[in-house]
Amino acid sequence: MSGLVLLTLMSLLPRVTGFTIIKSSSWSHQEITERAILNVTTLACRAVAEAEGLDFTFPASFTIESVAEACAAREAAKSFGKNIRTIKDKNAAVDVKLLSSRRHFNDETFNEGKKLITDGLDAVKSSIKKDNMKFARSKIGEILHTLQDFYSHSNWIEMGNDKPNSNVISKQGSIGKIADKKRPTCRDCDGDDCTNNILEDILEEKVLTSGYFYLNPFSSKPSGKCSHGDFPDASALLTPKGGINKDSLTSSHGHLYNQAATVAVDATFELLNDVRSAAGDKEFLRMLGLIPGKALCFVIDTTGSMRDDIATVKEVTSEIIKKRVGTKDEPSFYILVPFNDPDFGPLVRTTDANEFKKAINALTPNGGGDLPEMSLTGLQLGLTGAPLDSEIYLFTDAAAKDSHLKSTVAALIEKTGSVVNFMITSFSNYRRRRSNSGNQHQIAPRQAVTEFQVYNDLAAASGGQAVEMSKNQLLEAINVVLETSTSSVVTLLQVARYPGKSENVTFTVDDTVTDLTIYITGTNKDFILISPTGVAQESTTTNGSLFTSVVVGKLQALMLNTEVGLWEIRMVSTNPYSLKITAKTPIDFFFSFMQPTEGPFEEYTAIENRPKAGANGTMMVKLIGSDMANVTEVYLVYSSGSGKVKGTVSSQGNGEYLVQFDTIPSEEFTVVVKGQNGKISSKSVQPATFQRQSSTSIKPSSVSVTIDDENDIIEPGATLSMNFTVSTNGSGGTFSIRATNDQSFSLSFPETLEVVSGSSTVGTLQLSVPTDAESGTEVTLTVEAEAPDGDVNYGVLMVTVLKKVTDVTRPVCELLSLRDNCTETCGNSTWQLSVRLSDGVNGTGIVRVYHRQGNGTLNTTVDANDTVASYEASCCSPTVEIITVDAVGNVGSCSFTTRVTSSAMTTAKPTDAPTTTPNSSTTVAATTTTTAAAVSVAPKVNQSFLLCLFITLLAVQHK
Ligand SMILES: *[C@@H]1O[C@H](CO)[C@@H](O)[C@H](O)[C@H]1NC(C)=O
Ligand SMILES: *[C@@H]1O[C@H](CO)[C@@H](O)[C@H](O)[C@H]1NC(C)=O
Ligand SMILES: *[C@@H]1O[C@H](CO)[C@@H](O)[C@H](O)[C@H]1NC(C)=O
Ligand SMILES: *[C@@H]1O[C@H](CO)[C@@H](O)[C@H](O)[C@H]1NC(C)=O
Ligand SMILES: [Ca+2]
Ligand SMILES: [Ca+2]
Ligand SMILES: [Ca+2]
Repeated sequence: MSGLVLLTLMSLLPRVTGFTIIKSSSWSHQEITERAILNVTTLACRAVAEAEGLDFTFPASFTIESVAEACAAREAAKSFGKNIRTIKDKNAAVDVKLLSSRRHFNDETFNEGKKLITDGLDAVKSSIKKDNMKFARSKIGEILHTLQDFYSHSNWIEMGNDKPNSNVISKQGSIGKIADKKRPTCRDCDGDDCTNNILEDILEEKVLTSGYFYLNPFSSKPSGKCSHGDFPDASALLTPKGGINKDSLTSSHGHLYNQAATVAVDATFELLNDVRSAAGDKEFLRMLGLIPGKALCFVIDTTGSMRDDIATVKEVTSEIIKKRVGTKDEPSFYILVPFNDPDFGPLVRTTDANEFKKAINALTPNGGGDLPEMSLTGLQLGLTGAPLDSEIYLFTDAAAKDSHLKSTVAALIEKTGSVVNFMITSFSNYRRRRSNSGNQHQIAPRQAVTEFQVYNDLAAASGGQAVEMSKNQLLEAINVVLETSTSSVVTLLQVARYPGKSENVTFTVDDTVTDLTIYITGTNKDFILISPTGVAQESTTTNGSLFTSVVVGKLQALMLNTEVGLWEIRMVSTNPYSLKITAKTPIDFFFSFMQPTEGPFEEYTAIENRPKAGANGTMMVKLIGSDMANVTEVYLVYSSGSGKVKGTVSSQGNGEYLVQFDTIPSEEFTVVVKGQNGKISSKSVQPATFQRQSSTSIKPSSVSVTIDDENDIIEPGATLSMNFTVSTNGSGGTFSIRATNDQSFSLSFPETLEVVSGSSTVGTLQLSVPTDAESGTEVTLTVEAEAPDGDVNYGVLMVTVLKKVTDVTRPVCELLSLRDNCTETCGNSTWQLSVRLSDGVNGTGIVRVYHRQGNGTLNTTVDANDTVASYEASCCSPTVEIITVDAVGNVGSCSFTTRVTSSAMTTAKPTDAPTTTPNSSTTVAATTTTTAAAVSVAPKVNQSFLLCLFITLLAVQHK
């Protein structure tokens, strides 16, 4: 369910469940994972840059910010960082499943552990193919843990290996010889010295074994078997005594810790690179959120009264496409959700701006019956179908008929971090027309303000705005609000007051800030803005020295002349209002709440739902832009404005901070981070202060909901049954349960559960997947539990559909010809090659062929069974790697090098593979270990053709 983070500064107990940090010189699962992700990401970005003929500069060191920068996507550093955090959390969460031997390769579960990894990889590849990146990220984190444990828990390292066992991640080859269940593998350690406890014959014959791990001291271990070792493994006390794990420097085999960790980094790299090869570079980067631009989601009321609005939305869409496509603010996805009454959907999701435009142009306003419409149902669909941190615009002229969904939608907003803006066109309508095409009047009568309060509340909770205006102001309003969705815009402060009150609000502007803007919504709002130097400007002065202002409907936008220091805005009137202050800046942050796990270790998991009200709490804050700033203060600020809680901040390095709160408030709050940023270049050494605020508000809860996530891959036609647990520290009684999934698959669950305060109750739900569901379909399952007093919390589980994968073989290449006329001066000559690519008779067929390394031209006509590829390049680019992907994501790779006689060969470029590229004339080389089967696939050389998979062919010059 939740992610376990090895917060080592808080828990100095050595752990036995995987790589851990003891000193800053050693790496944990999380560090291994982050390091490999940054490495593979850099290579993917370089490949994209090269393909587009752009320069690429390798970052001096690998950090989230430096890699984002090298990828020309500094604006995406936050989403990149968040996605890496998810993968790391999911990795760490595997330690909660301490007793699942296969997840840790304990108890010689080699086949089971491998199956977990390869099934997981299949699911990851099919999810990415269907753009279901959330599941892909979470699964990658999970299987990486098991993969990394292979190196710390088995005897692979003791056998003398310093390279990964590529067959752990490949279905095609065998993981190796596994010790028979009856064969002894270890002897007693010599007291505390376990350096020689693995039997010599096991190591000499290269037989795989791993440590047994039991918490129960009364379990019995098969005779002669190795133990995991160290607290709390009880099996290490049984003969043969002692253990073999390499989880840390002080573990039983701690002397091999560094070797194990190094090979684990390479293995992690290899798995990620396999995912990258199957997905393609751009999709891989998209999966990690490293594509600048957020997802743009339009949720549109298509009832009869929306005719004018829809025409405007069509115009807006064309404008967005014109303005943004090809820029850094080009949306990464376009999502359209129509809603009507009673119908809604379907959701359209595309990366193609023109396809989006087409879908919008196809909308025809009609129907709707009575005035209110199904707006929250539409929004719910948009929130579940959009990536995290999307920018959502809901267009309507009516109140919500389904306002009972408010708490569900609010929870979804918290979970996704998406910002929701409501564009409401029923304000001051002067124009009335009689004609209409549907059964609704063209213009909705003016509705009472309170009918839109649900929109105001949801907008405020998400960090967005609810703007009321007349239909003819829509274009202007959306252009103003769209400014807030460009990728480098962050929130400095946000306040919503319903009912209104007069108050003085201050905010700090730092020297990294540009495009400082204040958005104020509400009617008849009088205010005075005061600059750091004491200059004041009143709301009625629209063109003063501090700001220029635009008013559209109930929205006023103030464009400020940026001045560093403490500003003040005095809200004079007592009318309800919302205030949002944004700016462009590279400094931003994200956070997650953590909770201690039950069990023998003092560890923390990331909480994916609402934190516990009234209890003490721990938060992890990641600062983006940590190369130029530090966090000094973190506050939970009540959304009502009635107070705040200050946390105790401790730096964990790498821009990460742990924050402790004595009490998590019971009411809704946002997170405010303050800190220092210094420009080393400026003469004054005085650091400046900055402030940032989370856009999404958090509503704490006394209720907790967790869903058992042991099985999250499901075949079409199958029914998945799983337990969920509801507990509470608040008032007990009959809880209402609401379970939903975003695919409208059939779901059964108990509608109520009896929960006693201070204890927990388990319920069971069943999800049935239709037989025609496609592989890679992601199902987001949400279980909400509402206490009798209205306190709500939720649990989320992501499941993916995967048809049984029977094709385990990689496509192969057959060299047809290789010719070159390379001469001394490589620039004047070219070389060509021609290969046949095939996936075998039982294969699923080739779906994609592309090349890496080498700046020549590859021509292919992809045909599932018989694909011929020809490649031509300058002799200055003598190497090419041809990658072939079959329908289930098995990756075949073959590399060719033509001999170059001149010295113009490009040198010293980091290679894609962890091994080095040989530049001598060996014929079989390891240059293709980027794909996973290099270790075991013995190339079968057929008489009639050369199976060149995994062989580097150095062709001698033809005459
Ligand atoms: C990662 O990047 C570094 C620096 O470019 C490189 O030396 C290393 O071989 C790469 N691969 C792995 C698996 O760390
Ligand atoms: C805001 O500040 C002004 C000037 O210091 C003061 O007169 C006023 O009472 C303050 N308003 C509130 C609500 O604190
Ligand atoms: C937080 O509360 C728990 C339970 O009341 C307690 O055991 C723990 O010591 C507290 N932690 C801190 C840091 O105060
Ligand atoms: C951040 O804090 C560290 C340690 O306190 C300090 O050395 C560094 O100069 C600070 N950086 C900035 C930008 O303030
Ligand atoms: Ca309507
Ligand atoms: Ca209606
Ligand atoms: Ca195949």
